[in-house]
Amino acid sequence: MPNRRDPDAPGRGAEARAIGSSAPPPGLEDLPWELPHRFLGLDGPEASFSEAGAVIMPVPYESTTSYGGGAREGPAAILEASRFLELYDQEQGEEPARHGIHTLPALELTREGSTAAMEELEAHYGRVLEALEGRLPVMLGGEHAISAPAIRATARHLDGDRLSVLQMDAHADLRDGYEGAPWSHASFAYRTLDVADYVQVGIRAVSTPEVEVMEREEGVRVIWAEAMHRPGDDGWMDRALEALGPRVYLTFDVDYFDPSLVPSTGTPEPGGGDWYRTLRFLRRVFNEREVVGLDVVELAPTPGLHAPDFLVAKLVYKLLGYHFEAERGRADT
Ligand SMILES: [Mn+2]
Repeated sequence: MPNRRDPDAPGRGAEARAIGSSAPPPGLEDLPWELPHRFLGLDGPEASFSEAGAVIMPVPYESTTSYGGGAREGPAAILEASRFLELYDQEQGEEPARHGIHTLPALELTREGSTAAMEELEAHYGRVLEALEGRLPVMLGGEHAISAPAIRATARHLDGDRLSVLQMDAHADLRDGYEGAPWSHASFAYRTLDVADYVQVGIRAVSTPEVEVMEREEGVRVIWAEAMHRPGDDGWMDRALEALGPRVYLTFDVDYFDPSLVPSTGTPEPGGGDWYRTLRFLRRVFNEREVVGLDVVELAPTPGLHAPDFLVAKLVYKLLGYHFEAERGRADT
């Protein structure tokens, strides 16, 4: 287990105070305190909002889960696991964390029903977007329902450019409501078809009405999981990229992954994505399109099984590395 805390570094307490954390009182700064419970456990200037290129926004919301529950524990588990990641990324040849990652406190939504909570989140997310001033918003869920308000607020914020959503998922979530809830995890995509086009990747469990929506809607492109797994054929990556517009919101349901990698999710479907092929695709997405926001949802941690939590934390860090890499590329041209 890497221990990144440098016991000889002076003034950690002062730095922590500067970024508004629970800093130790004066005179106790040099005791061996644990890393802060924020993304990567960062405690230097790179964790401050002013220095940040990306901002983590935990939304531990869960209300309409249909099968296995626990997604409300997802954000805390991701942050906890992230504290044990290595900061160096050999694919980037650097520590992407140095570009600054700020972690917001968890956002608590009203418990007066899913419709009220999702309306509230759309308003809050819009205000966060204004305050970020171009920093990448990274929302951690929570159930997939939270993506709809984020996508609606992002589409409004873009003002003109039609938003493309890249949805990595086992499910299409194109139901017109589910179990009486219009703003369900199973209907978030349907709720946003009026403001965004969709490219859905890794899909392998859908209902007949959802297939009818896919066939009817011009703005929905589906890459079935079967197409991703044809040996030696990465053509699906090109087809997905071609269907994406210039501005992309990435929503990543962790049930996209095969349950052998991530069993800790409400509805694990066999035949999902693997690690390196998925990263290869996402690196292209970040470099060939502009990702304007992203979320990672539906991790429901299993007590005693921390590998899935660690994988999802590492996924978030890889995505941030790709974002910073793409920003450098855009700055150079
Ligand atoms: Mn799903």
